[in-house]
Amino acid sequence: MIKNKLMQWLSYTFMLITFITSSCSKPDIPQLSDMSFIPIPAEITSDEGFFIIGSGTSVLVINGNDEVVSTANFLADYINQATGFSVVVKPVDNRSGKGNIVVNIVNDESIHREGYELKVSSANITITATSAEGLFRASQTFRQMLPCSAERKEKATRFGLPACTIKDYPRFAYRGAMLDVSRHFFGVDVVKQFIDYLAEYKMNYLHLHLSDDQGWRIEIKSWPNLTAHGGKTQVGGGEGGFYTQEQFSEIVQYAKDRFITIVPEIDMPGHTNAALASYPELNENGIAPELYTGMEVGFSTLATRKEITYQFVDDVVREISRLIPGEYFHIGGDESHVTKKDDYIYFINRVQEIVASYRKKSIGWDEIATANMLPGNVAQFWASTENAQLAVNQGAKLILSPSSRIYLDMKYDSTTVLGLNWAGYIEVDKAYDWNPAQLIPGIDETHILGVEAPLWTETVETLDDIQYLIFPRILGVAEIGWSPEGLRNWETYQERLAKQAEKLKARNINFYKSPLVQWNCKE
Ligand code: IFG
Repeated sequence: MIKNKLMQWLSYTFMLITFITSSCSKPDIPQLSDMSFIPIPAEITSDEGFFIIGSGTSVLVINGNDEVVSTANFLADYINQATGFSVVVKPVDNRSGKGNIVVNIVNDESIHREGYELKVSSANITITATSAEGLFRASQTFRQMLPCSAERKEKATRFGLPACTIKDYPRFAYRGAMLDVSRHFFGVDVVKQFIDYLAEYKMNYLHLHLSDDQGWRIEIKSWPNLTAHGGKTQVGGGEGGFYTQEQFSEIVQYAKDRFITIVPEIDMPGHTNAALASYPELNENGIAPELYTGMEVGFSTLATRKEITYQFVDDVVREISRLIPGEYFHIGGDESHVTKKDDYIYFINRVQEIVASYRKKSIGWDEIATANMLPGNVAQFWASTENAQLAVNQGAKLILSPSSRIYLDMKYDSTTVLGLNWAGYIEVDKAYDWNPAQLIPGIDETHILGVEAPLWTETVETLDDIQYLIFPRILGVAEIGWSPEGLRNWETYQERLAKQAEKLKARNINFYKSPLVQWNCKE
């Protein structure tokens, strides 16, 4: 009898000790379902167990070249910011992965160049990709698994991640945003911050609108007055600004390190008052207009039949093309309301040849489809479905930037102070709830290179203004560009978006708290 009692007491005590030791040493493991992934990965499966990231965790890179090793540092940085650990990256030549994060670069045709597999098990975390780019995209998903404290850079002690397998790859090749630095100029640091925002949501193109009526924003050594005079001001008459070629190269490199390609735009033949004000010879009548600080459009044009114009374009395209590794040069082409149709077509045809001579492909706003688009050139749909059709009929691909859906300078609703409303009000659901492959009759997935959300800055002056207009709508654009259409619907998306609030708040991002989203940040 006594023996039974003793055995019962011993087994009870053992269970109690086991429970106490396991629960206090086991940090609370977040549930996969508590996490919010945007853009939503193609496949997520939950597995048994969890992995603890501790101070001894390392990021091991197998078969990685220098680019892979340096990209793996983003992963280590995200962990170190979250924990205060000093996780390091170690290139290794075997799979000694227990207790570590193992990055494996493989030569596997079945994995998309930007694709990856992220697997969390009790033994380790493995990231399998075919390139540094895939590793970088995986790192953004990993970052969204980290606790909110990570964004507040609070030093957690140790934390666990639930076991899971994520297999992921992008839907569209071109997932971009545009920042208009002409109407209001933004310095290098703001542009880098904008790049960070895009990188976090797996976007891979940043289109910089570098010239317009109100300002010329990039140094052209052979035409110095473009910035000396044409860069002097901006909408509202404030001090403008410009990037030296060295500063522009710094932006290009910063983007490249995050696998984002810069697409420079020199808008022409319209939207050229800043250039025309800088050089009388570029004007039809040889007289330079005043600098312009208003918000009208469509009143300017280069002299499309003067040879000096094409010398100008050649010099500009040559100098900028040498600064960009990307294959695209944006030639603008929009709202040339005072350029005769035949002159416009003649100009666009010649400019495409100039761009091609510097081994770049042209992107242009959809009006360029009224000219003869060179093979491989791209029309950016913003307003005219007829032009979109013209482009596709010429065999061109489209970038979709429907102004009624993802022009991020549009007000959210009639109470929004910032922004314009000519394309209508765009609440968070309207910006998200559309399918590129069904937007324009006759235009399907095969015609679409991708999507791009422009932020025009007539009314946008500060980083705070930028944040208010792009967050949260840009997360939806990122998901439209990356995730399988079949996984997308407004109801489940807004639940995931709601969970992002804590992290946006933790990063002091001034985001629009749409009444359409059940935000779950404690006010
Ligand atoms: N349309 C103009 C932009 C800008 C925009 C503001 C395009 C292609 C209106 N052109 O959009 O320069 O003024 O919403």
